[in-house]
Amino acid sequence: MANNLICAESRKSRPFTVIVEGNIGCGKTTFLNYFQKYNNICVLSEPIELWRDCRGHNLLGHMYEDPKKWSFTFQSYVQLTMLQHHTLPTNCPVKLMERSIYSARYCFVEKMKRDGLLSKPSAAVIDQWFQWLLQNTPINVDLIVYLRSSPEVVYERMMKRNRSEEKSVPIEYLEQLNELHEQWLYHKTLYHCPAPVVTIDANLDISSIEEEYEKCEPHILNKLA
Ligand code: DCP
Repeated sequence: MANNLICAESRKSRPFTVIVEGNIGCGKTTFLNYFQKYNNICVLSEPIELWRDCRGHNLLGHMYEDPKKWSFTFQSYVQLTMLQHHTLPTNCPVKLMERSIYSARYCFVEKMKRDGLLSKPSAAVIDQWFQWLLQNTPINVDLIVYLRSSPEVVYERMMKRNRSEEKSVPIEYLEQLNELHEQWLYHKTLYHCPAPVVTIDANLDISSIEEEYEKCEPHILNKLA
C-alpha cells in the first residue's frame, strides 16, 4: 500500500512520456505535427538542426560523408541531445518525443557497430554512457508508438524529400535499420523494450494516415483525462 502511494506520487510529478519510433522517412515528424493541436502535450521534435549545426559543424553531414571517422562524434552528440529531451522539465501532463536514447543505441549505434563504422572501443564508450544514463538519470518512457514501414516506401520518401546529407544513403541501409527496429519493437527479440508498443501502419500515404493516428490517440489522450 505504502509503495503504491509512492509510485502514484512520483508518477504525478512527471509527464506521461511517449516516444515515436520508426525507420528514417517513416513519418515521425508528420505524426508529431498532428498532435501539435493539443496545447497540453509537450511535443519535442528531433533536434536534427542541432546535429547539423553543433557550434558551426554539420555532424550529420560529416557522419554520412566519412562514417568511420565521424560516427562516434555524431552518436555521442545524438545521445546528449536525446538526453536533454528526456530530462526537459514540462508542466504538460504528456510529453511526446521524436525518437529516444533507446533507438539511438539499439538501432543506429548497433548498426554502426555491426558494420565496423564504430570501433569496438568507441561502441563500448557509448554503451557505458548509455548504461550509466539509464541508471542515474530520470529517463522514463510510458508508451512507444512504432511507425512500421517497409524499406522501399521510406526509401522513396527519403529520396523525394532530398535532404542533402542523405543523398547517398542506399536502400540496404534502410533495410538493415528496418530489421533492427522490427527486432526491437515488433518481434521484441533485440535488447529491451522499455514500454508497451502501439504499432501504426506507416506505409499509408498522407491522405489516409490520419485514421491510423486516431487509433492511437486514445492511448495518448487518456492520460489527459
Ligand atoms: N540518425 C542517425 N542516428 C540516430 C538518429 C538519426 O544516424 N541516432 C540520422 C538518420 C537520418 C537523420 O538522422 O539521416 C534523421 O533520422 P530520423 O529517422 O530520426 O528522422 P526523419 O527526419 O527521417 O524522420 P521522419 O521522416 O520519420 O519524420
